[in-house]
Amino acid sequence: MSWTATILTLFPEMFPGPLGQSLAGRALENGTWNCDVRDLRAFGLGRHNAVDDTPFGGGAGMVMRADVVDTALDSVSRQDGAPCVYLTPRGRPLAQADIRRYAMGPGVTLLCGRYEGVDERVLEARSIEQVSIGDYVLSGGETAALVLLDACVRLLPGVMGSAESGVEESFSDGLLEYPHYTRPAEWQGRSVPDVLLSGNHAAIARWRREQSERVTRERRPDLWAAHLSHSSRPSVQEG
Ligand code: 6GU
Repeated sequence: MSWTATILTLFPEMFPGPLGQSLAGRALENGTWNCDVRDLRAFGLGRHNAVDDTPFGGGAGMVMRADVVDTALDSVSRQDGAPCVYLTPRGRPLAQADIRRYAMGPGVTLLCGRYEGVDERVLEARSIEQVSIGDYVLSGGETAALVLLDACVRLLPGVMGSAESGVEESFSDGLLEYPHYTRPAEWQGRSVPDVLLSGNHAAIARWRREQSERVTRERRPDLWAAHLSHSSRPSVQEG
């Protein structure tokens, strides 16, 4: 059985969307993963298939009903160990460690919210993980779900060539990647760093490590601090 993304959404036509292309699209076609999209509207109540209602306590917007979401989740076959994830800007930040955990398992069930969000009780009752993809507000969870799936699918066995198999990539050791260069060696008066043309593989590895550390320190002091506290070896910078 292939890795399965089950997606609960009011906009089923948004899937697989861009994941039907390129690497993920090929993997979808060859059965490495499978995209099972469920229309939440199909579980709506009454003549109008209502999925939302006004918030208790007042205020703007609408809230997705717990009973509707619960029935929709009941329709999802119990894949053993497949976590259910609700995409929301109120969630904890999604990290590469989460992606690795999801990709390792049988798949994920993704609940995409619209309006002001989902009634908190169904999230509690079903111990649904709540994750955010960053500190900005999207119009719905669907684009966040596509981001999460892209990150998972590329880690599935056979999706990426062994060359890009992710040993050296950003976050594998808590650092951002070093800068990349290709031909021409000089472009608009800008040269490629000499060391990269030297053929000295030890020197190249040392330079790339220094660059990774510099870029991380400059751009992501949060990652740099975490890296320093988790790594026992001193950085190049510290000597
Ligand atoms: Cl997961 N959903 C929405 N609607 N907005 C977001 C988000 C998720 N992550 C960041 N902003």
